Amino acid sequence: MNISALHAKATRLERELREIRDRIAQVEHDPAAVADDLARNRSYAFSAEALSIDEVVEGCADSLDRYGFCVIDHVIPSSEVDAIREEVKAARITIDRNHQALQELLGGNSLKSLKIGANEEALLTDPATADKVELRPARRVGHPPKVPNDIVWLPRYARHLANPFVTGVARRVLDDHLRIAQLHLRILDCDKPDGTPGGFGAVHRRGRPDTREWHTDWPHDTTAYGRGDPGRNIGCVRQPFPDVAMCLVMIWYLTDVDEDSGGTWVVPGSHRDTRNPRGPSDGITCTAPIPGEIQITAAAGSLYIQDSRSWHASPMHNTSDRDRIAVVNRWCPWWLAVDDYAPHGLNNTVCQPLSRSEYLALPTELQPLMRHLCPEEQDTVQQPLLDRAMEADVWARRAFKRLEEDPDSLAGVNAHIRVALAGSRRED
Ligand SMILES: O=C(O)CCC(=O)C(=O)O
Ligand SMILES: [Fe+2]
Repeated sequence: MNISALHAKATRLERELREIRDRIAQVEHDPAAVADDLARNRSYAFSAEALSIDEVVEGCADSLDRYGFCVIDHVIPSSEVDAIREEVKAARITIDRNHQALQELLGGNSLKSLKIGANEEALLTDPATADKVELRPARRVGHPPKVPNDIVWLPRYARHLANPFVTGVARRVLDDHLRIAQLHLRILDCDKPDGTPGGFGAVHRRGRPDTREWHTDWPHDTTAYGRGDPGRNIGCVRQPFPDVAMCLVMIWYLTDVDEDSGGTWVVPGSHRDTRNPRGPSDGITCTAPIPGEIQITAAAGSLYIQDSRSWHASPMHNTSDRDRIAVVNRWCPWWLAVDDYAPHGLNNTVCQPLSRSEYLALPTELQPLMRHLCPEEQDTVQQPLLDRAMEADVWARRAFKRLEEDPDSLAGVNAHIRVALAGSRRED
C-alpha cells in the first residue's frame, strides 16, 4: 500500500473510532441531562464574597480542568458595579469615534476591509494625524501604529483587573509571568423599539434563541481573525490542539446575565475534544445548537473564565430590556508569541499599545500584566521565573561540585531514574 493510501486508511479509521466513541458517550451519558444539572446547580461558580482566595483558586482550577470554564461570582463588589458599567458605556462612544476617525483618515468603508500600503503607513505616522485620531506606536519595529489599548478609557475598571482572585487562578493554570494580550468591550444590544433585534453579530442574523456562532478563541481561533490575509491573520495553533491551556478568556459581566440577557454559551468538556466547531473536517455546523451546551448565568460584577479551546458563543438574542455590558480580556503565559503577526490589523485587539505615561498611570499591581504593551519599557522576565532559574542553577551547581570533587561517585547516582517511552506510564 502506498503512503497516500495509508493516510486515507488512517483518516477513515480515525473517523470510525470517533463515531464509535460518540455512540458509547451517548449510551453512557445523556449530555443534555449533564448540562441541565450543571446549569441548574452552577457547580462551575465560586464566590469571591463567601470563599477565601485559596478556595476560589482551587475550585476554579478544578472547574477549568473538568469543564473548560468557571465563574468567580461578585469579583467586583456590588457597590462599584454601576459606576464601572457607566464608565464602559462612555468608553464605547470614545472608542467607536476613534475607529470612525481612523476609517475616515484612511478612506475605507470599514477598518476590516482597509488595505494598508505605503501611503496609509505614511498617513498613520504623520504628526498631523495626532489631531484627528488617537494612535500609539506598536512595540514591534516596522509595524504601523495602532489604536490605544481600551484600558486607557477605563481607569475605574483597571483597579479591579489585577484582582488577586483572578491573578491567582491565571497563575495556577498558565504560569507565573502573565500577559494580558487583548482587552476590549463586548456589548450585546437588547431588542430596540424600532424592531432591530438584539444579540451578537450582523443584524440580519440576530434575534433567535436557537442559533449559535460557535468558535474557539485565539490562539485557537481557527479563522485567525484575518483568514487568508497575511496582513491580518494572527495565527492559529494547528488542529488537533495540544492538551495545554495557552490562554484564559475572561469575560467581566457588568449586567446580570441569563438565558435571555446575554449569558455566554459553552459546551462543557469541549476544551479537550479534538474536533472544532469550525474545523473543516469535523462535521460540526457552527450556527446550530450542540447537545450538552449550556448558557452561563451570573450576577453583574461576576467573571466568566474559560480555556480558549472551549467551544463557546455569544448569544445571538437578547430579549431582556437592557444591553449586556461586558469587558473581555485574554490572558496568556509569557511564552506565547503575541502580535508579531497581522501588522495591518489596525483594529485587531491583539496587544493594543500604551504610551509610557498611560502605562505608568495603571495601578501598580496591573503594570506587570501590561508592561509588554508599552514599547518604551524593557519587558524582562518577572521575579518568579528568576527565582525558578536560581533554584535550578543551585541544583545543577551541586552536581558540578560533585563532578569536581568526587567524579568516581557519579556512575550509579541516577540508577533510580526511568524514562518512559510514549504510550507507557512514567515509573515513579
Ligand atoms: O459575548 C460573549 O459572551 C462571548 C464573547 C466571545 O466569544 C469572545 O470575546 O471571544
Ligand atoms: Fe470567543
